[in-house]
Amino acid sequence: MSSKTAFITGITGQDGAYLAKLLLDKGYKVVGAMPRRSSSGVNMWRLDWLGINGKVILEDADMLDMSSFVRILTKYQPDEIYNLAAQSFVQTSWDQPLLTGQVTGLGAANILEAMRLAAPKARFYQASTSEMYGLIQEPMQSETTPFYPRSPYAAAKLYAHWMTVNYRESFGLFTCSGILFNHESPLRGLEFVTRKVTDAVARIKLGMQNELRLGNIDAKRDWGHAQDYVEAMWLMLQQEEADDYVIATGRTVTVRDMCKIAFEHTGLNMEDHLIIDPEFFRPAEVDVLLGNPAKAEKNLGWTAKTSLEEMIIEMVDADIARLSGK
Ligand code: NDP
Ligand code: GDR
Repeated sequence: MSSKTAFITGITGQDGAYLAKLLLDKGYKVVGAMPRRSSSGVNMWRLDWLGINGKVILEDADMLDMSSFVRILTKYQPDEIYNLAAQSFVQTSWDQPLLTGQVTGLGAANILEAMRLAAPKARFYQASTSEMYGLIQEPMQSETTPFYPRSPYAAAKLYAHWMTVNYRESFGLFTCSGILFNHESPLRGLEFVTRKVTDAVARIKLGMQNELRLGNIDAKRDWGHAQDYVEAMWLMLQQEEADDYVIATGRTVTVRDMCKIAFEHTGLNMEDHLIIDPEFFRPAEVDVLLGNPAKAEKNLGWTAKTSLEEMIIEMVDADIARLSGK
């Protein structure tokens, strides 16, 4: 068992919760940043779902407040820092571009700078994203593919990515950027398309609603399982050299076909329920993403274990169980 300490921002989110569980199982002491935006509104359902609420140490810290990171890093001197906090919903980033820039972009600089001052021996992971490729020209995206962000979210993440690279090259800090393609799970937020679909399919199956309204169902994504992907984050920080990695499955599927998997699993006909609604189209779309995980396979020994079909079925079943109170 490990005697290491890890600090995770975004511990109440999908990836933060799965990563905390993985590290606790490895014997880490896990400290998480908890943004206390109101006295009542602390979002603990994912930690509860995984049975780890009470097993992690939670410290108040907002991405906009560097002083909270200096305090926490000085206090715990973590071996590993995982920066997962973000305003992570692409659609919202057009409505709140500046907040997204501050939390998702400058927030990463806040924690990098706090690390440089207070815990320079720590190893750092930045949650970068395939959205940085945006309007790419290459059929498969790898670590050497040029970036072309297509949303305020992607632009903010690109700044955070280059700050991570620059802190490594300028100061010799152990900082890694994981360029992760979409990953989902029963712990995914309801605003993202997979969970929106699986929750709606569960509700339709249970007679609680009749329609599912979506935007661009021709968009293609490379979808993996969050539980597999947090393992790759940890592996990056166990290497001799800090580096950047694409984490993906190497398969791309349309939103339409992903949706079909969910409906077919429950014996429902998608055409009877799906409505295309202009409200859910974006000002600019990323039409297709397909990652090349060859470097991660070679250097980290990592591959995606869960297929899209297995994951969507797990999500639909979890939503049916949740909605029927099981
Ligand atoms: P979530 O949206 O589920 O989690 C985001 C986390 O950030 C939550 O814990 C949230 O807290 C926290 N947060 C938001 N604003 C602040 C703030 N101002 N200060 C402190 N914490 C804040 O994201 P995921 O778990 O899905 O993703 C994790 C990271 O990986 C994100 O940075 C995301 O952008 C990135 N990413 C995700 C991918 C995916 O497919 N899931 C793919 C590639 C990158 P609260 O719960 O209280 O709101
Ligand atoms: P994405 O995920 O934007 O790729 O970002 P999302 O699930 O929101 O959208 C995927 C694709 O589905 C299309 N779509 C819809 N999306 C949503 N949310 N709701 C709809 O009704 C709908 N209809 C069609 C979208 O247009 C898009 O093409 C996620 C986030 O987790 C980011 O934080 C992360 O960086 C990237 O994945 C990789």
